[in-house]
Amino acid sequence: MIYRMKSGNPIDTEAVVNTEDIEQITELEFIDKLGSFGGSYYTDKPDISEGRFALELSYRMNEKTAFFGLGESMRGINKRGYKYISENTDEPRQVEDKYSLYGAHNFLVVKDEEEFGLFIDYPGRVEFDLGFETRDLMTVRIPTKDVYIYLISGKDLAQITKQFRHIIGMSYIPPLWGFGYGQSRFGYKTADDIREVVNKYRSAGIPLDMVYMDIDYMQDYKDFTINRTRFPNFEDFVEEMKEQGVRLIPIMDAAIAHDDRMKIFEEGRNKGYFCTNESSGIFEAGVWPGWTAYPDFLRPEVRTWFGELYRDFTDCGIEGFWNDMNEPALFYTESNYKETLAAFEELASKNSDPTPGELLELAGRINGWNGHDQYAHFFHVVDGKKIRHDRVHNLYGYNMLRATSEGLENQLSGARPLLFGRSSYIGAHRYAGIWTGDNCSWWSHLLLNIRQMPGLNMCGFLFSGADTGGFGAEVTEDLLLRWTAFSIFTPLFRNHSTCDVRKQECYRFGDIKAFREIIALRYRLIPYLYSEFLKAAHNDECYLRALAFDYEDDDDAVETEDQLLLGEGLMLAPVYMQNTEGRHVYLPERMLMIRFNTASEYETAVYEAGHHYIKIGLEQVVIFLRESHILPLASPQVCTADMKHYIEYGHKGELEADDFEIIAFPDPADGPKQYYEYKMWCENADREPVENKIVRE
Ligand code: MIG
Repeated sequence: MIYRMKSGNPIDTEAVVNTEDIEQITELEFIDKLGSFGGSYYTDKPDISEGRFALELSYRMNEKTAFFGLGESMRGINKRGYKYISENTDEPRQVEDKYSLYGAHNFLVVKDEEEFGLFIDYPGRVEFDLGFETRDLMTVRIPTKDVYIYLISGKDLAQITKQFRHIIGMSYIPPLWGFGYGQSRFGYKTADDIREVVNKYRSAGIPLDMVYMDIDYMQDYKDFTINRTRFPNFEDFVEEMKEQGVRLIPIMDAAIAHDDRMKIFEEGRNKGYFCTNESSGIFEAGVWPGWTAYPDFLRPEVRTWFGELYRDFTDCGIEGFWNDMNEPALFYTESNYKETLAAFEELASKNSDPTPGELLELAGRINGWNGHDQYAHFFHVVDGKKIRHDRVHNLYGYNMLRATSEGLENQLSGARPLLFGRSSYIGAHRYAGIWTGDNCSWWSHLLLNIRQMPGLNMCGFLFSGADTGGFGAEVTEDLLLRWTAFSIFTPLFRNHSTCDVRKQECYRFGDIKAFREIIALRYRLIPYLYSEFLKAAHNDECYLRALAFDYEDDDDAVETEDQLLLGEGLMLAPVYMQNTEGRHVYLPERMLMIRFNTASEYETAVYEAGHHYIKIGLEQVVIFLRESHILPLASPQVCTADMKHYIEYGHKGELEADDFEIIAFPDPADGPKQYYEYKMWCENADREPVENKIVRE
């Protein structure tokens, strides 16, 4: 059951789109319902104007209470024991004590004897204190009384999550080629840089489907421009790459450069499409291209306008984008730097030398430039009313993605676009995927990547993944191998790094064969992974999820923080520590271990339920297949364009067991012949799922 309580006058975020199963309840009924789960609700908190919280929701935990959800956030799969703040942030350091990342995903399930789900539909700052201030107390703090709160009851984690997923609408589905492997780098400056990447991948025989273009392709980092010196004949270049089976995926930033000679800026200004400041002038901040203005994505007409701007690129054959800087990011504003300059001048005008303390304070001012304080100085128009940004902050990236998605839908004549962004709110999952932002080449961030996937899936962001190998810091070959061996299972599979660190393309390392085989395995798995993804999207289920979802009464499974279930049949147990030859794996039930030595050579062994140590070499991929399941493997390819047979026959529902190499569980040694069937889903040209029955007798 799903209950919705409306308090005050909430903003319609459009996170929830399917309302037929929702029961509207009053505040008193809500208090009652929450109470029946053991929770309490306080409405008498002082208002935000006094810097306090207006609404509080609390829950006294039991010994085994666990929390799942909250989408993109730090720390564990079980969120118990820390504090998480929904306040979208351009966060360059994803370390353990950060409360906020780029997304605001206010859905969580309280797993206890009586389980319930909670969704706070409010686009400003929300605090989830899950045992931070008091070890066994959950407190959700909302700074306003204008909010929708959803309470979801159900029999278990999976069922509660599925109900939630239904009300927020179906997740974005990428095109099949979006499951290919992509190479990216902040720093591919010319068409030749990109040609070199493609040539080296092709000559190393490492599969590749796309190269991402970071802000380097733009003229002076301005959106919707192309540097024509470094990228002459862009249209021909796009075509040339396509002939090699590679798609180019440009980045787009949220803010538009203040350039009086540019039509886009002129148009946005004349039509009043940019966010404003206190005195109704354009709010401007310094970002990559210099002074920039922020399109007011909360307005439909601005979204239509912005979405149309992508046409220059789609006309050249571009079919995918990644949207960045849409928290929105800002480096500084006029008032930031004026205050900072004044502080410098004041100090300089003093007769005595500055003390170290004074200098430190000055340095701190500059470091603090990327601050949230500026959000109180800019404004949107929502339903004709001027509204301060901080009250709708978390909707910005969501609506940029929506603008992009709607534009691309018009421009690509029915083909699915590849699209993902950085900042998001629940609702954005219908339009695009997200990547998890600026991680580092740290082993701990490989583990973080594993742990972030279940929460993201619960909140609808099925198409997600991290920068494989890490964005900041310098990668080592073993880390990149281990990370790649995990990322072949995440829908978004991209190697990306920043400009001033060691180059990170797979072909730069010693064991090219290992990279080739691991990525080739991804391509063998694409039909299966895409099928599992389609099922998850259409059935409102999770493609990747915590063991707790399927083995709820098994304490060891619930506690497992470094293994994931994928679709109906697979369990993943990636290696995420350096200098280890394997790892401990917990099997909640008997499973078939499959150890791929290469993409085509593998060995299997049956393991009983329980704790095991499994050896996993640096060049190997180990996965586990659940009982009564089969795993169909396609023939290896170097790009999805070569998967013609699968695409053509799959669309007609004519794929058969012969088209795949099939691994079945249990082991033949286990006795009488058994019949296994896998329903492989493909998508036809009308974007409808088509089922192919793959049978193994
Ligand atoms: O201020 O476009 O997260 O992936 O390479 C940094 C440059 C801006 C942040 C993104 C990252 C991208 C980088 N961007």
